[in-house]
Amino acid sequence: SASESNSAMPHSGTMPHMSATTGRADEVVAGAIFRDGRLLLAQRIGPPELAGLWELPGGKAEPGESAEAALRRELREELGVEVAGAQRVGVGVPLDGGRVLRAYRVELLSGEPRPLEHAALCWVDADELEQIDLVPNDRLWLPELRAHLGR
Ligand code: DCP
Repeated sequence: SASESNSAMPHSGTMPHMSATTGRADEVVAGAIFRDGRLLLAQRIGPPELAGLWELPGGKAEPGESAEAALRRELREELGVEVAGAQRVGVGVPLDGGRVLRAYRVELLSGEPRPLEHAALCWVDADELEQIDLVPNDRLWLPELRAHLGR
């Protein structure tokens, strides 16, 4: 499309959330890891308005970094695990500052997740997912996450 062609690229210099190579909004990636009918959630430490709420772990992609590479890096840093793949889950969420938050299902290759940058981790089944206090953005993914858990 025109917005992804080179003609759009001069704008990236003045728009720090736009990729200079693709002309698309930079991403915040979030990983959905499923195991034994449960989904891994991580409890945020901050900022104050999100502290204590549960999320799919992830973070900001670096310029030019693919979603899959960003997920591998972020989940290694945050959970101490190796993951692969990146299968989109649910809607993209526009964030303040122009980034887009996207969730991806990833496969756990090795390591037992540890809360290296979170207050705690938990594995929720479909019923527990309904009850837990998710960060507001991640609530938008509830229908698809529920479906992955067989509901
Ligand atoms: N976010 C969200 N839901 C998620 C993951 C992130 O709503 N499952 C939001 C919270 C922040 C933004 O995305 O507004 C960036 O997330 P993080 O702060 O977790 O990302 P980083 O750790 O990469 O940020 P920083 O580089 O600022 O530490």
